Amino acid sequence: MKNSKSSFKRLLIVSYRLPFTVKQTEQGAELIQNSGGLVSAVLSMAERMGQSQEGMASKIHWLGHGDASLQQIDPATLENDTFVAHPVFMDEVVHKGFYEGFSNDLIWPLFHYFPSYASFRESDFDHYQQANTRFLEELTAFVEPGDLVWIHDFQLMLLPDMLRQAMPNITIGYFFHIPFPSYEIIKLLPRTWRQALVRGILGADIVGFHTVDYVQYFMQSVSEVTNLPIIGQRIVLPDRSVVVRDFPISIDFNKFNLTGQETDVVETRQHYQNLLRNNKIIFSVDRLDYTKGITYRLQGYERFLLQNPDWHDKVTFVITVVPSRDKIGHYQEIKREIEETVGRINGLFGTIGWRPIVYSYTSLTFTELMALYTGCDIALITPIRDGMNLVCKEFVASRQDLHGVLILSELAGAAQELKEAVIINPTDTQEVADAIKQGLNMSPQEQERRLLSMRTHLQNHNVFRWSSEFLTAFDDVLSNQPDMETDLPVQPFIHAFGEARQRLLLFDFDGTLAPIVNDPAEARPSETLKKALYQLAENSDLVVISGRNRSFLEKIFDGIPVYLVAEHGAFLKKPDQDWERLDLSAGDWVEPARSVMNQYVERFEGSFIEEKETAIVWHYRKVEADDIETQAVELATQLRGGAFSIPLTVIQGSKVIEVKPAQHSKGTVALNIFEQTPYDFIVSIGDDTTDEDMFRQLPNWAYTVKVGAGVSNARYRLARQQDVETLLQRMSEALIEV
Ligand code: GDG
Repeated sequence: MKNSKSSFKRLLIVSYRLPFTVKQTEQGAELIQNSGGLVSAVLSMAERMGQSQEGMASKIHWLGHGDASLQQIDPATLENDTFVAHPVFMDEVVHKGFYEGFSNDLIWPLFHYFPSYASFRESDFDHYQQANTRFLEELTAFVEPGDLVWIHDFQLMLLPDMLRQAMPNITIGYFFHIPFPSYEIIKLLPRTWRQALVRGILGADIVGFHTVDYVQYFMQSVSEVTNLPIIGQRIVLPDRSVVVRDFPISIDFNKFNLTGQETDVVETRQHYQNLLRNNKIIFSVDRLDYTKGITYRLQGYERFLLQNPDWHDKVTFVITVVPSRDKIGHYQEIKREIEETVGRINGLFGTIGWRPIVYSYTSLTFTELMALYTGCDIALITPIRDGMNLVCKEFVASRQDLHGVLILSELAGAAQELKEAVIINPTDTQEVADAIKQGLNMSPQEQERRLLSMRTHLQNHNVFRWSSEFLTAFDDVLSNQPDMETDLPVQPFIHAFGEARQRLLLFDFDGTLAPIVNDPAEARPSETLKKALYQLAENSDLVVISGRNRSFLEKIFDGIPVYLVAEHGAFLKKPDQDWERLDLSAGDWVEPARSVMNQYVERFEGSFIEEKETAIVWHYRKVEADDIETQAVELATQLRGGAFSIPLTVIQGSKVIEVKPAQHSKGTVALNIFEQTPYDFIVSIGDDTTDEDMFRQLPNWAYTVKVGAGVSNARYRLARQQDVETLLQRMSEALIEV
């Protein structure tokens, strides 16, 4: 992990909820920040950015929805030494459609795999757009270049792109706190909505999810919805890329580790244990929600009691349900279901002296919560779906005594980290019953072993590491930026071009004259660019030098008097002449290379071989295997190490592995052309590794220009493919002026 301070000016957080309460004092309103995990994470992040907490030169700004009570308060008082709160007010009808409608009645159930609970209402989507726009208006009022804007969660999926459109150079992070589901679920959304949501998120520079599964599902949606190329963790847009990674959120380990020893917690714990006559305690706490699996959990406990009468009277299940949205139909239903199930189980097994379940529908104070975390014997955390679930992590961190058992649903994000928990499927009530029995009978040594391992993990992966890793990912984006900046001296360049008598222009095709697209057959230069190319070709030797085959290039540049070089220098076509074959190497390498590739075609459905005239290519863009990139590297290694009749070059491109004879390259052909004429102006522009051969072969006075990021032999750089278009346009205008 890097320790360097990040160079952002200010930190701006945007989330649906503001993590503050406003206390009215005689002096006026006082802003009090709550002590949640996100606030601690943000504070530590600000510290790393060089913003000290006390007397900060620049405070942390936090935007969130402001309810009516905040409207009465003087905005100037909505700040303390550390934070400035920016309430976002909106029309009540818009808020209802945005929050209760689109966010909670559609995205929440859908993304937690409860599609039958989801309501698809057009008006809700309109309100969602309007609400995101309200956030944008508030944000753009004070965002400045150099700020880092970190947007949170599913209520604000459109905001990253809205902000990107409004302020293209701002640095934006986005973190998704709930599961991102498989494309089968996303597909249920109307086409325009899913398009807007995925595109919306892609406005960020870094997108974070809790687990690698959610990352993969998101990538799957991106590729289905947008056709954008994906290379490893990056989604490549025309002018920038988006890094998508897992950043599992965590907790303030020390806080939970230490609070268990505080007097009020110790006293409350003892009080509870006495009340429950020192029975074994099973504990759970969740917000009222259908995703939490509360009824199944109760049924699992019922089954345990049924099958283990010897445990009657010796165990109590303390189940706390925190009130939430109980005015809404589905929530009222599950509340009724939970309460009926509790009543039934207590009626069935309870005695005058023993209540098997102590149920409360309330929220606990932090002391009560800590007393139960540290006083229970089993924490029974069984959501049917949960983005991460912090309760289980808090329980583990609070058990300094190394006593207690965590039973955890495999469908919580946390299960991917807390492998020493007793992992269950929450709908399998027999498995839950067995796990309870296993937990109650678990030896102290075994409890200790499991807790130690999980605690070590959480100690190392706490919430500060989470925010720090997120910030470090931005550092990487930033530190790549100098690499990305255009440094071609445009004025002198245009001047030299205009003055020259014999001009040679060598342009790569994909990523240079045409943007990179998912379906290679669809790559095209724009009409404006074609006009400019025509103008340039009339007045210079213009060579399009590409890895593409002959017929493709001929079709695209039909009617423009350009030189075409196909298949990385194997063929050359001068204007109005036939193709010449520059590469004369024997073809007996093809069959053995094809048979190596064929093994991969057979193994990976969706992959195929393209046969060019002087090269063969394995395409694997449509392959879904998780480890496909590793497999591709293996194929490339195998081909490089193979014994073929002539030396071969193996090129690893975007979702392709290409093999061709080593004798020809873009470099050899560039050299060949420029040696035939006494040019006094040469420019060569390209974006990928094969263009490096060309940059190397040209004389050092030539303008060699790399497009995009990455190490290069070129003298200059253009940041984006569109910059090529602008440059060529200016060159063609210069010709007219001359
Ligand atoms: C989203 C995702 C993801 C709960 N009851 C009481 C109480 N709590 C505190 C816990 C814990 C937090 O609330 C609940 O944790 P979650 O993980 O469920 O967080 P949410 O913000 O609700 O949910 C979730 C999370 O975001 C973080 O990314 O893990 O999957 O749905 O901190 O301690 N605190 C007190 N009394 C209670 O009764 N004092």
